[in-house]
Amino acid sequence: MTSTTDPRTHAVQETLRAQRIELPSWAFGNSGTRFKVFAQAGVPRDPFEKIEDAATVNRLTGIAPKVALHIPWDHVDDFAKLRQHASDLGVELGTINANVFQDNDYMLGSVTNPNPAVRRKATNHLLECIDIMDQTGSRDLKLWFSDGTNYPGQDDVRARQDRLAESLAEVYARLGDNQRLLLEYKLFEPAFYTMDVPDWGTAYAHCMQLGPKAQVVVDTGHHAPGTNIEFIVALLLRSGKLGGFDFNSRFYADDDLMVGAADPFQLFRIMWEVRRGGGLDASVGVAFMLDQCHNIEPKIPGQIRSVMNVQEATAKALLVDAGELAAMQAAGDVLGANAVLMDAYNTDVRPLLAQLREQMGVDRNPMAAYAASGYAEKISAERIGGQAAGWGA
Ligand code: RM4
Ligand code: MN
Repeated sequence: MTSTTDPRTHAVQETLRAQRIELPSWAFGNSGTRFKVFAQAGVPRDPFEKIEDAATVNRLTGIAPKVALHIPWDHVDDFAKLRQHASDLGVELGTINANVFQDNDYMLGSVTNPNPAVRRKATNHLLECIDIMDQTGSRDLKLWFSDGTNYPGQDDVRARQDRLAESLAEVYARLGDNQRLLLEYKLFEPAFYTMDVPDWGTAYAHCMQLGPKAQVVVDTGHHAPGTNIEFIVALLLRSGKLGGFDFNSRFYADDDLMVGAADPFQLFRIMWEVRRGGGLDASVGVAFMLDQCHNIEPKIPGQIRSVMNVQEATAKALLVDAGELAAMQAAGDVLGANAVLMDAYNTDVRPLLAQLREQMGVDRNPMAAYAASGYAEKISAERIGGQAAGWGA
């Protein structure tokens, strides 16, 4: 067991204590694949209940005090009331996610649609999301577009970029001083030939053109297999354009599995580049968000596990002996440098984290604490009737 008196452990714990992870409201609702959505007991029926679940994750982990909302899924008549509800439960409303992918009008695209009336409707929705941000106190507007084409020749790929740029410029102009536009890319799906924002380079080019309040979001499930995501992270951080993460993990496509489940080593490598680039400093503004769906596992412990996985990867990244690594690199010691990184990765950080939690006044084992809390039984008994939130469950 690492001792509190060890100054290095102490420094690592201090950084971890300040870490903040943002939870997606949609992770608490039912989700599934195009084949089947399996409904679970106790799932929230409205945004208020989603926030109660998110607050439970925060209470047990101590580091997840923000909930990202998705509009219109989380639309409420009175956002001030939702904000108050969150604050009563010790959490804040976070990133506002726009949704221009579920309306019939958007079959051929939203802001890139060849029909100007559809583009107008889509851009209006994005502007409405900023109105909501003004009420929720949110800093970030996160934009993911399902726009693209399925067949060569279907539409003018270049004109679609112009339409995208035009809409983004209008939205950007509407941002308040402390608000940001985060642009998320995705290689494929739902469009199979071209996506209009397929990769970090496209997102980066648009953000550069827009200005300093526009930054790129890296969803870890949105790349081609084998993509070196930590390289993208290093590059974006270096140019001040890493707005945040949508963390999840994948084996094949955009699986949206629990972060760190498929490839914890990749998560460590990403967190190392975040640390190396100064991204753990809150003033840099990197938003550490989860974007996951718990199709078969219970949702609240699924979120707790995910928060812990990010925390573990961060702890390991913080344990890298940066001075030693730099010395090995300068000396051209390939194996030595690699060993410094692997030593940190192979460290069991669970005792260090258990100790940190104790110091923060949360249970040493959040998963066990949740199981013992009776919360799952309580919501299963109470949340009867109404329409469970989710993707068509
Ligand atoms: C998209 C994208 C967005 C998320 C939706 C639910 O694939 O990752 O970030 O808001 O899914
Ligand atoms: Mn995402």
